[in-house]
Amino acid sequence: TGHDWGYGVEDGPSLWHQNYPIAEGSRQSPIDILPQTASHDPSLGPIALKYDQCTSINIANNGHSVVVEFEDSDDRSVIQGGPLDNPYRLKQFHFHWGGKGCRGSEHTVEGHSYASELHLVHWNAVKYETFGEAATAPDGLAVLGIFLETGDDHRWLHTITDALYMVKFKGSVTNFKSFNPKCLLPSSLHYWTYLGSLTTPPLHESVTWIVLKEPIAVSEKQMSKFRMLLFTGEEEDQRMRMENNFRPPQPLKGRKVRSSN
Ligand code: 1SD
Ligand code: ZN
Repeated sequence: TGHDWGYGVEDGPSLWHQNYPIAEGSRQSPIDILPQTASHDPSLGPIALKYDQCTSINIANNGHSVVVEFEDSDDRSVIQGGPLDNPYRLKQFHFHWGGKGCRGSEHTVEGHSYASELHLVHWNAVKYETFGEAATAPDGLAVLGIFLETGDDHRWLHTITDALYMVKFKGSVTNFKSFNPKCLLPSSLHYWTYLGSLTTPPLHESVTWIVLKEPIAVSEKQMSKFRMLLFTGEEEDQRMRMENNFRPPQPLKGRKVRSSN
């Protein structure tokens, strides 16, 4: 209550259109991906993630997710190739997840949800001056989506889950230097791609989505650490556990999903 939007009964995804009419727009995200219907496009090259000089700065709880932010004043960490005409700079990554043993991904594959979804958010600094400007332009952002399925412990996710106690409350931020998200990629970079939107308000229709087909495995114990975060701030008396912070699939409205292989 008193918030603009959230994931609860009173402010959740089915109500977002009241404050953000674009919620019912023609290129909204996420979507349910139907692999049989996605067309293989031979002109789609591989995607390349140039994250070698990548510099993370901090980790934050923004009241909707946990976000790792990057230095983005130059092209030291970019995604290029695939459907993209320019290199796009890494700005931040964050996660969406469910409750214990529940669905938590935003995109689904033939109706199947994964436990969680990682979003690496990049912006087109060739065409736009700032991230904010890019975020409202039809070709402004490129988000790489990676599914997380529960299984074995993920060797590198600990680096993030070990820092979560520092950002338990909404609005908390702490240093998180030199984390390279390359360690979170699956072995294959085959993907689906389509034109969509931010999955959170303001829901701008500015995203070229690149969703990797191969999920990464993380343990249930690792996922449970995300659920210790709170949607609420330290001064709020009603504590709300941060979970189920995903938007369900939206209508395709005639869009085509392309496949890299
Ligand atoms: O949910 C994020 C939101 O936190 C913000 O990062 C936005 C970009 O400004 O992107 C959305 S999302 O579409 O990547 N889920
Ligand atoms: Zn996201």
